[in-house]
Amino acid sequence: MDDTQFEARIEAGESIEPKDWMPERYRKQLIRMMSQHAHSEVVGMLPEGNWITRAPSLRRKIGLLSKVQDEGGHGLYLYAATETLGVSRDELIEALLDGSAKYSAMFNYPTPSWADIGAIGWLIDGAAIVNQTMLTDCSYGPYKRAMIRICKEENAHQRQGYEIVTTLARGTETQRRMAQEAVDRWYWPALTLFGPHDADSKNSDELTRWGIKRKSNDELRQWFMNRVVPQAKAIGIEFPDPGLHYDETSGDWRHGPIDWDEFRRVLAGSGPCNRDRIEARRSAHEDGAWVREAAAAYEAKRRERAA
Ligand code: FAQ
Repeated sequence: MDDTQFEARIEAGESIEPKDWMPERYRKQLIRMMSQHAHSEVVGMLPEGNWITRAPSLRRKIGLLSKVQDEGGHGLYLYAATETLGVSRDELIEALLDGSAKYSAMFNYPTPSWADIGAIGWLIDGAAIVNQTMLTDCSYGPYKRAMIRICKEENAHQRQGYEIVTTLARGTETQRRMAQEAVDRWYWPALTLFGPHDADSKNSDELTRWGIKRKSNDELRQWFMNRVVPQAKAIGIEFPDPGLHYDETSGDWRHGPIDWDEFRRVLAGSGPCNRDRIEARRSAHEDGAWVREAAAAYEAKRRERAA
């Protein structure tokens, strides 16, 4: 098998499986993107986990607990899928903890009120679904299958978030204000989830050629805008975007200019919670060392008995 034959398989819509031949660069790109995705799920548990003990009712607490647990599960599927590319879980976690691997920049923002939990579910999970629905058609089998399962759960998260924001928006004046302020905090980070504009996206050409990405960053961002603007209008919430307008010609809701300097600053480590997030992951990893040791000892014993 060579590059030309591999590209013919992609062209024919075949699924690439772990034992199949693949160009080294295809493998590297998948490890980069899938591990960043796995790290995002696991770090993404932190801003919301912060509210589990303070949810305003038992029903809300159960809903949030289940959502945060789902995100941990998504991290697990994605780490397992990434391992099929010949990299170990330890190496992946090490790269997160030493800062050489990225995770979604928006998880470096804080969640100061309960309404942030609604805004994250509605806007961040809402953006993630748009991105991940596209990935259910990705050329790498294990990633595609993980995405199909994850999308089902993300849909429930998005609905739960929108319901929280709707309840607050229809509540007292203080609750309505809480909802609006949380949306003000999460609207712009949600738009950056899709990555830089197409002209500045260095990986897109390669990922698209290999059928990993099926739509561009800007196409997905536009799809997201067309979904969320009518939802915001339905509950009387406004997006903090003076440039937001309806394009009569294309029938699209267009956003105003995104502050990419802010995005790069947070990505480089200067967001409000970067240090806390990595510190929380590092101490969770250290505290969990005995579990990994016990699991490895159990497995060694099992193999010894089976031999
Ligand atoms: N944050 O050339 P491109 C979730 C980096 S899951 C940080 O356009 P690409 C669920 C990018 O890695 C959220 N870094 O890159 C949840 C690249 O850096 P590198 C995660 C970002 O790969 C909800 C550089 O910029 N979803 O939220 C970001 O073609 C609630 C240049 O960019 C996924 O990861 C960003 N926002 O496109 C969990 C989906 N954007 O590595 C808990 C899979 C870009 O070259 C609570 N990933 N960068 O140094 C993807 O679809 C793509 O990788 C993109 C980036 C779209 C993220």
